[in-house]
Amino acid sequence: MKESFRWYGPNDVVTLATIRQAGAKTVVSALHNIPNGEVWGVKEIKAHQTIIEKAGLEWGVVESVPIHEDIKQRIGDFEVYIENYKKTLENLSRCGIHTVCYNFMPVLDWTRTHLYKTLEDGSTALSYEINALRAFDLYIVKRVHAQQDYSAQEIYVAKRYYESLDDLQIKSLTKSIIAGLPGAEEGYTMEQFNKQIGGYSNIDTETLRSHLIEFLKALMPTAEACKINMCIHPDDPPYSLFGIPRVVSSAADIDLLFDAVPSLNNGLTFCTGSFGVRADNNLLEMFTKHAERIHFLHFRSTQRDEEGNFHEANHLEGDVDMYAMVKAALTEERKRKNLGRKDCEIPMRPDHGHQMLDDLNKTTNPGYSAIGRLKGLAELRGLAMGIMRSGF
Ligand code: DNO
Repeated sequence: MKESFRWYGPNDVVTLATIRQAGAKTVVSALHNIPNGEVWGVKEIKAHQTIIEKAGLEWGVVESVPIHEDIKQRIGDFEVYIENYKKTLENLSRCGIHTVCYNFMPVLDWTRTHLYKTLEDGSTALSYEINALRAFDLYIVKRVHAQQDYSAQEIYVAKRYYESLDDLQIKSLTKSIIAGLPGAEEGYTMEQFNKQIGGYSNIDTETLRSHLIEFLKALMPTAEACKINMCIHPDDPPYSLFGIPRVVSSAADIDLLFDAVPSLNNGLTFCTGSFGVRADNNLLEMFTKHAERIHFLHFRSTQRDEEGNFHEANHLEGDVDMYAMVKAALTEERKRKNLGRKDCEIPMRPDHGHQMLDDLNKTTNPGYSAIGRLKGLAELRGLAMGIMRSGF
C-alpha cells in the first residue's frame, strides 16, 4: 500500500513536514479554493503540486474534485459542469495526477452530529448520535414531511432529546451538521439547507442513481483517454438523510454502479469506516468482488450500536476487521503485480483520527489532527508488515 496522508493546503495546521515525518509518501489533496463546478487550470494545479514536491512528497491523489449539485439533480447548467469536470481531468492528467476521489452524496458530504466526543482515555472522536440527527431534522430544521419518516416512538425520544438542549448546544449541533465538515466544500445556513433539501422533492433513489450513471457515462471516454482512475467515495453515513436518497451505501449499490458502467476507470474508494457503519455490509465480500477497481483506500474503523449511533474507533478496533481488510488489499496488490498492472501499489490513507496528546490544545480540522492519524498510519503499517512477513 502506498502510504498517504490528507493535506488541506497551505493553511492546514498539519504541515507537509509533519506528513513527511509520519512516513507518508503521497499527499492526498485538492484545490479547495476553486468553487464547485469551475475548471481547475494547469497553472493552479502546478502551483499546488510544486509546494508538495518542494516538501519532498508527491501529490498522488485528488480528494476531491467535487460534483456540482446541478449535476446531481440534472438541472440548470449541469452540461456545462460536466464539460468543466472533463477539462479538470485533462488538466490533472497533464500534470501527472491520475487518481481522483469524489462522492455523489446530495447536499451534504460526510455528516457527524458531534465532533469532539470524549473517550474514556481523554482523547476525542467524531461521532454520530441518531437522536441528535432526528431532533435536528424534526425540531430545528423542521423539515416538511419529516414526521412521516419516523415512528411515533422515535419522534417521542427525539423530542425529549431536543428539549434537553440549551441554545449553545443547538448552535453547535447545527454547525456540526450543516456548516460543512473539512473537505465538504459546501456549507449552508438553515435557509439554504431547506432550499437544497427541497430540490430533491422529485428525485427518488432510482432517479439519483440514473443521474450518477449518466454522469459517469459522459465522463468515461475522457477518464480513459487521460488514464484517470475515478474513485467514488461511499456515502457517510451509508443511508438516506433528511429524506434525500443516497446511492453509494450498500453492496447492491456498488454492484449496480459497476454493472452499469464497467470501465475500470470507474472505480471505488474503499472506505472501511463508511461502509462499516452498516451491519449488512460484508466488507470483505464487497472488497473482493470489486478489488480490481479499488484505486484508493480509506482505512479507519467505526463502532456502532443497536440504536444506530456510531463513533470513530481506534484504527485496529471497532467493527472493521482491519486485519482482513489489509490482507485483502495486499492480496489485490500481489495479483496486480502478477498481471503486470502498473497500479500495484494502492494509495491508502489512515482516515480520521482521534484528537489526542498535544493536539488536544490545537485547533485542527475535525478528524484530521496529526497525531491520531499518525498513530493510525503507524498501526496500519505494522499490521501490513506483520502480514507480509508471516508467510503471506
Ligand atoms: C471525510 C472524507 C470525505 C471525502 C469525500 C470524497 O473525511 O472522507 O469528505 O473526502 O466524501 O469526495
